[in-house]
Amino acid sequence: MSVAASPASFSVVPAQRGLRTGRVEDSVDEHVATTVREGLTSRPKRLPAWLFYDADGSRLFDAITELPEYYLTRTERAIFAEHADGIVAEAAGGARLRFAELGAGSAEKTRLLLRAAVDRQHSVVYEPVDVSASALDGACERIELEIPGVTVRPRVMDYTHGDGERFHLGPMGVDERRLVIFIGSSIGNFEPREALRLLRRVRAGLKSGDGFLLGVDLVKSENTLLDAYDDAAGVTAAFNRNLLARLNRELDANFDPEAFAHCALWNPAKSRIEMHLVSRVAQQVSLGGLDLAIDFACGETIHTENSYKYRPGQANELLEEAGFAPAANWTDERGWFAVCLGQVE
Ligand code: AVJ
Repeated sequence: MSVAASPASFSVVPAQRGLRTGRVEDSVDEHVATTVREGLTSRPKRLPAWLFYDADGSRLFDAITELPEYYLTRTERAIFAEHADGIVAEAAGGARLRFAELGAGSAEKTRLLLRAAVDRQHSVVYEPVDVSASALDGACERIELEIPGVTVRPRVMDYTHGDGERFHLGPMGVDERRLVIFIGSSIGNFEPREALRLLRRVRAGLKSGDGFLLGVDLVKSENTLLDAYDDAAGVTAAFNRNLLARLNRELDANFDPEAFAHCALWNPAKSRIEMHLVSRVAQQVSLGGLDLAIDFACGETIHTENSYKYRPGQANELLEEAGFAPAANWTDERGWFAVCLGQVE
């Protein structure tokens, strides 16, 4: 098959920031440092959710996905288990498909789609995209062995920032369609405006016939939502507090993680679960690596995550606003999670 030069490109900043100082803090990641300084000196205090995912945080998140209360992963997996063939057929529309996935963490669910694609077209190219090269290695190494016919082409880039240099995914065959996969409710961490910007940026790198597969968590009873983010075993609390342990490790901070309570709340006006770390006492914490001391009032919070929950139909509206034609939706029988396909016309 001929491989034509493709216009497909994503506009992103390079993921390898490579900005490390050569001095005492030579293990300090400058992006982490800047982000933490900015977040902890803001009012209210906040830290972005991407900071959760160091090695320990990634392990804790994997444990979360297996909790009885955390319905998201198994619900979306069930949708793929039932509809993978239909999803792939709809996205392919008679052409050959090539997959790009934003975030490499969900490879376990993506396998179901990859198998369906191999069944249909004998082989498939899979391009997982992640800021972390190690996440890509871990998640994708075994896929080629486990699913013969899959060729993995990992791409290290930060798809969450748009104002950088252009970044190209691999060239495409003339009769190929690219399906960009963004599943697992990852979009839930983005404010609506940011979510739209992200989709538009992806859209700009696609051509007619290409698609975007979006997995969103849907609004449901408040108790079900709260339990999913405040489980009985305390794994989500440990995940939230690991953020502080990470700052201790990487920024020479002296947080006592147990001096902060895990708090998950439902914000109905914004349709999101929020996670916070609430200072149990008035305290001062120092971050040696930042040469910074931070005061906490008793009850003061650090806002660590937003997890947006969508109304039925809302993901289609978002896709449409970003320049995709909503093509199909799949959901579970309880209507708890939705997988939505948008296509470039
Ligand atoms: C990985 C963003 C989908 O919001 O449900 C799990 C992260 N936070 N428990 C989510 C998370 C607390 C998760 N996402």
